[in-house]
Amino acid sequence: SDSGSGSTGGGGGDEQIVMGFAQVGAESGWRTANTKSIQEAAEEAGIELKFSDAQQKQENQIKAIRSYIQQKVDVIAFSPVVETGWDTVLKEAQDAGIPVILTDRAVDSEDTSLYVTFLGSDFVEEGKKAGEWVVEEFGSEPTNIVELQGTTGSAPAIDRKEGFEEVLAGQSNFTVIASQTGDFTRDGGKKVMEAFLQQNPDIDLVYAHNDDMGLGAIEAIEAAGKVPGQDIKIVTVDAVKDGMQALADGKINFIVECSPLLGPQLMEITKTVLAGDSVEPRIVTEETTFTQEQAKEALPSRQY
Ligand code: GYE
Repeated sequence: SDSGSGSTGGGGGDEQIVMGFAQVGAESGWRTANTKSIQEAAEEAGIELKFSDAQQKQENQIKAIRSYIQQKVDVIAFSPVVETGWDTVLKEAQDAGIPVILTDRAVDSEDTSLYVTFLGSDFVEEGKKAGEWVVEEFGSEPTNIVELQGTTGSAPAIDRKEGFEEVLAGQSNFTVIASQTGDFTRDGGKKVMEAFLQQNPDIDLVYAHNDDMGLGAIEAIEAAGKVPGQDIKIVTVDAVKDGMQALADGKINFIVECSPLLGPQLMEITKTVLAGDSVEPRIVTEETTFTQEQAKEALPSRQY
């Protein structure tokens, strides 16, 4: 619709809903699957989607949101690249009467009236699941861990680190000997892992905040003449196809799932909100974990 109307909660007419979606970027297999899910679900729901890719830069996302406000879209949805610094632009959307839905990543704004809900995973829980596997796998053996962090300041990087540390705290045999960001990319994971390998002769485990960085680490480990999954074990988060394949091949040891298929739920929430009905302020995605055996079983029917 081009009349777009700044009023919310109209929803009753047969006018097409217009959504402005400000995506993080295209940094990982997860993100690609997430974008596809949103585009397909919008189409299916008959929602017109205006989509922008911020290339992992907050300033680009803010620009995109401002342009959606100007275009008077009916709803704005976005996945904030980092947690901080959103209050001003979210207030602008609120003043324009446009509801905002957070998908995938959270903001740390104290004023929770700035968005209607946050749909996405519990990243602290994911970090804990990774940590629990490590405790199970290594027991009381002395274990040198290197950590490949996601994008600095992003909710999944902060929370996956926190959950993992929480589980390992108080177990003195586990030492995180190095921890650095690889920005959630394969290339970033590879470069940081190369440096880690040069500095530390004795790494037992890589904890990568996503599959892509884990896949980059595999390349670095192989280039250093070591066997990933054996000489150095690897635990990651996401469970996208390439990650699951590496898990099935024995190069990754364990993956904590994080579902990117948020599109259908996002469109449903949008319709509910625009119809003037209330939604839960926090909607958590359901997820599992995968061992190497489970990856072999799951791979043939995996959607992404
Ligand atoms: O784990 C990572 C992506 O925000 C949950 O972002 C998402 C994370 C995902 O780049 O692969």
